[in-house]
Amino acid sequence: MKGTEFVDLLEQHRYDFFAGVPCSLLEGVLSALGTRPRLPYLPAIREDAAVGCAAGAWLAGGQPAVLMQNSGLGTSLNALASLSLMYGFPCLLVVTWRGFQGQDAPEHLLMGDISPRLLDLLGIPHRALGASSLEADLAWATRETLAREAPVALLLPPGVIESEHAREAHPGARRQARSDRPQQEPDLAPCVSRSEALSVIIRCLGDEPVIHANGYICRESYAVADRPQNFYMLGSMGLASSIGLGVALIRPDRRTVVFDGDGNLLMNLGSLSMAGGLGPKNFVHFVFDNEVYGSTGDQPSLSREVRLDRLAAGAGYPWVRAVTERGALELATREALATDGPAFILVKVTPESRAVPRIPYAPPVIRDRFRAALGRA
Ligand SMILES: Cc1ncc(C[n+]2csc(CCOP(=O)(O)OP(=O)(O)O)c2C)c(N)n1
Repeated sequence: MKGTEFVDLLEQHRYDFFAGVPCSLLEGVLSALGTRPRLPYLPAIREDAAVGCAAGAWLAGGQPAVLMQNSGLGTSLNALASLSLMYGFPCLLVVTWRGFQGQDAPEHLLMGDISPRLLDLLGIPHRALGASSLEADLAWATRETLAREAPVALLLPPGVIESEHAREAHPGARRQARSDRPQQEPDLAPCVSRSEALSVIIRCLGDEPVIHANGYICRESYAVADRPQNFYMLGSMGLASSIGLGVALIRPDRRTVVFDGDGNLLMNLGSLSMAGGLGPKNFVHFVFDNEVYGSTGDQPSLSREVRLDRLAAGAGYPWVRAVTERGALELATREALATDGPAFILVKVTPESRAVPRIPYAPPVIRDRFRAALGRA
């Protein structure tokens, strides 16, 4: 089924409020929602926040649905338990089933295995959406969530709803994000792609450890230059800055670099207050801000509206820059690597992604060579 057809069905069942965090399996659904102003989609910064927004929407008379990857089901456990289930808030949860039947990237395998059991533990009724049973499944879930006054989940395996770009199937294709929103601050218009920006920064590096946010940031950096000092964070979206902070605090002798994304940082904005409040001088935080969730199909993030560099300054980073082109980026990088931090560099980049392979290393290999590069074998 196409994403637009699924959205038609949701509308027929009177869903009128949508919140979530993107997954590539939801690409078609989210882009269809983006074309229907009467069906508002709230781009939540985390899945549990989406559950909270849905609760508020129902309290105010709406009929909410939350769209998320099953990784976000993990993030949402407490919100579901101590909000939706405790008060009794109806909510349709459309949860993509990454790691379905053990076939996926390593970061999805455990969560893929336990997703139905997590829902069982919570006491949330659920069904796996099937291509032939989709209409009946949605009718069942809607009946149940309204009658029970509690959340009900539909697990969405790969292939049931068509993806728009089918990017993995056409790895040669370069993509361009939607540019239908006006640029708010013309001085921040980017002149450099993320891949080009990565090349500029990596040329300035010595042996600094670099913690990478998940998704295409890892993959493009690996394609520019693989280094044993690179920690490629494959899952755990949002936590690159926290991992980097842990490294920086334990190793004040090593300047520690984080390559973050806007979606990743928005998912863990509190990390700015940890870095700003604790103030490790050796912490250098780059954010590649393409204003979209590029790794899941270019859904707009809130960073066009929210100045991440100003948030960092407000949180206490003493050294903050925003750059849009190569020359300024190189200058800022050299300065950040030599100055007392924590340092924050907002790198505004265009939303194009390079066709790059997945990280080929098993997670324990990434772990061991990183520790060895820090002299902790
Ligand atoms: C908890 C959780 N929710 C959703 C995802 C799916 N996901 C993987 S990468 C990504 C986008 C990351 O966005 P950003 O940090 O802006 O980097 P970009 O992809 O634009 O380079 C998302 C939503 C995930 N991995 N984990």
